[in-house]
Amino acid sequence: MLVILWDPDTLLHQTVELLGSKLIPALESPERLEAILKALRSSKYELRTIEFASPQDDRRITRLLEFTSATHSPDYLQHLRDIFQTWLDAGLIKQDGHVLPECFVYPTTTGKPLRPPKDPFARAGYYAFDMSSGIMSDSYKAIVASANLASEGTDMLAGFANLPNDIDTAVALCRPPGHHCDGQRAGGYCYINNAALAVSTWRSGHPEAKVGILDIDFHHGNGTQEIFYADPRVLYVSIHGEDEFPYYTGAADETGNGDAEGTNINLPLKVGSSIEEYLEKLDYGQQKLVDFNPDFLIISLGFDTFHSDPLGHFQIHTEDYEIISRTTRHALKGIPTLVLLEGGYVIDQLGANMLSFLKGWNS
Ligand code: Q9C
Ligand code: ZN
Repeated sequence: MLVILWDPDTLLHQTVELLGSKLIPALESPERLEAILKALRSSKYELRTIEFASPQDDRRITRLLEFTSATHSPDYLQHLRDIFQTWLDAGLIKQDGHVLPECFVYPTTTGKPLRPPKDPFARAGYYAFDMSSGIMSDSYKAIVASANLASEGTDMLAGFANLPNDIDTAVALCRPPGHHCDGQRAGGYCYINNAALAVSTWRSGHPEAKVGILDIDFHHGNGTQEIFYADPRVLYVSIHGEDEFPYYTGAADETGNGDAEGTNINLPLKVGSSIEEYLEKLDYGQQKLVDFNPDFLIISLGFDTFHSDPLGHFQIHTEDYEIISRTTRHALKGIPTLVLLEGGYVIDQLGANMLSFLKGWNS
């Protein structure tokens, strides 16, 4: 059985980005989630509303932050919580403004450790790698609510939550997404790595577990790769646009470090690739995941592989998501699976694309 989770607080985050040298409303918008919700509400699927903020359960919050801290640095998490207020207090923005960096960390030959700068503008750049990760008044609330969905979904699958245990798939409608965040900085619309949080949540009850991550967002999940690059118990498999954002990662020769050698599999595909070319890579990736035999599977699901996506460039259509989903399910049947929403920016097709994916999962 499949359960779908969302939290109304995730709609609160609505920021700006620099794209093509223009400052515009971020393409990663609340309307994306609204479109998916609209389609799901008139479907047969069970949609469960989670409200992280309202029942003030301190233990729940402490637990979430503890699991997040396993892969995210405490100063970065404090930054996410505080930077909007810092800018506000310094008079840099008004209540309706956005924190956006203008200077980034760069390599030096000094050998000195990097330290967070005092200047509030500089701090924004120290904790980000691009200008598509703005922070507005309610961003932190939404970021935490989004992350919590990954954790709640994992709890249900792991049997930590009191729920019917015939649920073997949870779909977390996360926004903001997570796979570009490496635990030290934001970027690519991502602030907390939701997949990494799901891994620590699962491990709280199963410390030795093996986790498979299949990343089918159009973009390489540099953050997820980075976090698990030296972890032999996590197999990361990503199919993504070659030489596309985030540009500095995603090559096939990035295969893992030390005893985790072989547990990072990048399958870059040329821009303009067809569904046939895509399914070849997918089949290869699925086989590697089957061989790894994970106890828990995470799918980072982006719909920016869609043919008309403004940020993605594959030839994938609505009906193809059904095939992608069905083949994955069949290959990895029986493994509890958490599906995390990542990107996808053709708002009026997101609902149909999600329904197509869910149809394939159940067939
Ligand atoms: N010239 C996700 O899909 N800007 N993030 C790209 C290309 C950032 C995408 C600019 C795209 C981030 C989760
Ligand atoms: Zn993407």
